[in-house]
Order: sequence, then structure tokens, then C-alpha cells
Amino acid sequence: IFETVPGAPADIIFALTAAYKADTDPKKVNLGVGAYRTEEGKPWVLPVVKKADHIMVDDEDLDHEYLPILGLEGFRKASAKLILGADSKAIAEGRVGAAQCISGTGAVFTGAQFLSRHYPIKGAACYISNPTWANHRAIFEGVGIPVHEYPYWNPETKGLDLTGMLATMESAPEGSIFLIHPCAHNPTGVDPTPDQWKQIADVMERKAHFTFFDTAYQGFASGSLDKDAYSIRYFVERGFEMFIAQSFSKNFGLYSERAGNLTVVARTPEIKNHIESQIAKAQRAVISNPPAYGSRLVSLVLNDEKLYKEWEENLATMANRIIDMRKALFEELTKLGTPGTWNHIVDQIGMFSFTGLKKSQVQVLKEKYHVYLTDNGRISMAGLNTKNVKYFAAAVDDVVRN
Ligand code: PLP
Ligand code: TYF
Repeated sequence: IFETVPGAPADIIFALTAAYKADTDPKKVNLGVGAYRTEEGKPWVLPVVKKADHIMVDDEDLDHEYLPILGLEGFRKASAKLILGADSKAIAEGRVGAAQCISGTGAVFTGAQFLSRHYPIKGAACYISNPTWANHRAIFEGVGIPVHEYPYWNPETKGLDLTGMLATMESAPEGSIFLIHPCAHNPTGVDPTPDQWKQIADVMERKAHFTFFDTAYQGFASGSLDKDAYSIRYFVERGFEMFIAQSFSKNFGLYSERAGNLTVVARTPEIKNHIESQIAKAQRAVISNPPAYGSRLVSLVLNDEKLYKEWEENLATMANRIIDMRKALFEELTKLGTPGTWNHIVDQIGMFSFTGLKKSQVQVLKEKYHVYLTDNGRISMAGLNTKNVKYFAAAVDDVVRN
């Protein structure tokens, strides 16, 4: 029956991990996937996660019953509070809803699926940044929402193309959907400043566009959970309605546990209730109800003062190691006198740096040096450590000169 089904291309980043694993060279470096690594190049189970694990194992009251369709209440509430702030007026006004989803990906999907069915402007398109996480286009197109791009990266300044971004927001049909990274932009590591957020919010408001934030790195950009939520809280304060997809993959190191949340900021409590009920109806037909382990763990930590503090310390460990690697890479390239400017490596924030390396240079890095990164020149900073940063800098120096 299926003779005519063509093969689909592999996910570029997952394919990169497979190629790295198959490489037998001892010097190999994986700067592909956005997953935290320790100084030893190993995945890190956060100490607070281990502690929470033990608490859950010893908890005689935990069972394996189904969670409610919208997930664990303590998790949903704590997730919304984490991103909007404990003192959020919108939460106090009862107009913030939440749905536990299959991690950040599932939260983007759930929001996109809802918009495809209930967004009042028929045919409205979703604008995604150029470049962005590849799944954004796939998810929105998958639910039948047309996708367009807005400029984001300026290759000349190796920074934000604010002019291009604002111009597209200005010229897009009124009431378009904009998918926005609130912090630690993937893949560029470039975020707007508070003044630039104001300019962005001004146009979004004037054009009545809908804001869909996707946050997968809260705590990773600056090391501060509050600072990394700045743009979202600013938009909420200005009265925007919005969706916020939250992932706990990176900031809890819970990648495979698929803990995520869709926070909904609606105009009134009644609208919030209607949105939640439609999401519940849709979620039931896709996953019936979400998995419990990751959300229980996150909920335990977010709702316990001592564990929360310990989590913040663990987050700072990860954020600071990444910041240290930025400095180390910058210093090595400066020492080598590598042609070009490299200050963007230390200026960019979060898990990734957009190096500006060309596809042909990336190819040489892979073939000659066994260094794995995506063709667009993105590197996952967590893949660097004090043992391989010199090697990587020398490799970059070589490909830039030749
Ligand atoms: N959104 C962005 C921008 C990401 O970089 C990621 C990747 O981790 C995700 C969403 C989703 O992550 P996950 O589904 O693993 O939580
Ligand atoms: O960009 C990254 O590396 C992470 C991990 O289909 C990821 O966001 C990559 C690809 C993908 C899902 C997650």
C-alpha cells in the first residue's frame, strides 16, 4: 500500500549527534545539539533533581494514576508563576491559564493547534524569526497556519536586525501571529535590549498582532530567572494577551522527560476558562493526558523554598560555565589573531553562539577537525570546556585563514 511514500529527511541536529557518536577520533567535539555538558563533556543530572528524585521515590502516596487532561495543577500554577512573576497582576486577576504539555515542543504545538482552530482572523499567518529553531516552521505549517519570516540576524553587525524586524511587523497584515523568543534566541544568542523590546511592543500593539512567546532557556541567558523573563513580563504589564510555551528541558536538565507548559494570558477569567477548556478538548485527542514524572519533579522544586534556591544555584552553575566558555573562546581567538571580529561571542547570550562561520568552513571543521556544528555556524557553547576550547579555536583560526 505504501510503495509511493517517499523517505523524509532526518532532523539536522539529531543527525549531527549520530555522526558525532559514530566518529572514532579522540579529538572529536560536539557543538551541535543544545544540551548542557559539564567541564568533562558529560550530561549533568542537576543535584536538585537527584534530591527531588529521592523524595519522590520515598513518597508512599505517589501512584501511577492518570493526571488530569491539562496536567498536574501544582506544576501548571508554578510554571505560570515562574514566567510571569510571583507578583503578577494578571495571575491575581484570574486571567492566566495553563496546560501541561509534552515539553516545549508540545506547548508550541498545543498553542499553534488552538490558533489554527480558534484564531478569529481567518488565514492569519505566523511570522517566525529568520533564523529560528527549525521546528517552529514545521509545527505551524503542520497545523495549517501559513508561515512567513521576519528578519532577525544582521550578518554585518553580527547582531539584531531591529530595523528589518520592525519593518516586517509594520507591513504584516493587522492581527498577524508573531512567534518571538523572549530570551537566549536559538540559534543566534542575540536578544533585544529593554529599549528595543519597547519598540517591538509598540508596533505589535499598534498593529494588534498576537504574541506567541517560546521560552526554552529561562535562567540560562543571564543566570537569573527574573531577568530572563523580562520581555514577557513587560508585554504582560502593557496589557498584551499572549501564549507562552515553556520548556523545562534545559533549565532542569530533564530533556527526555518532556516537561513543558503552555501559559495563556487572556483578557478576562471567562475567556481564559474557555481557552483552557478548548485546549483540554484538543489535548485529549492527541495525548489524552500528559506524563507525570517530569512535571511532579518540577512542581516539587518550584513549590519548595529550599529546593527552589538550590535549583537557582544549579542554574547559575550552568549559566556561568557557559559564560566562562564564551570568554575563553574569545580570548583564544584574540590570542591567535584570528581575522575578523569575535566580540559577538561574548556579547551573545544563552546556550548558543552564532559564529558567522560559513557552510564551507563548517564542512572543513567537520571533516578535518572532527568538530560538529550546524551548517549555519551555530555552536552550542556547552560543548566547549577548558580541555577542548584551545583545539576548537585553532581549528576556527585555520578555516578562517584558508
Ligand atoms: N523552543 C526552542 C526555541 C528551543 O530551542 C527548543 C529546544 O530545545 C524547544 C522549544 C523545545 O524543547 P523541548 O521540546 O525539548 O522542551
Ligand atoms: O536547537 C537545539 O539544539 C535544541 C534541541 O528537533 C533540539 O533545541 C534540536 C532539534 C530538535 C529538537 C530539539
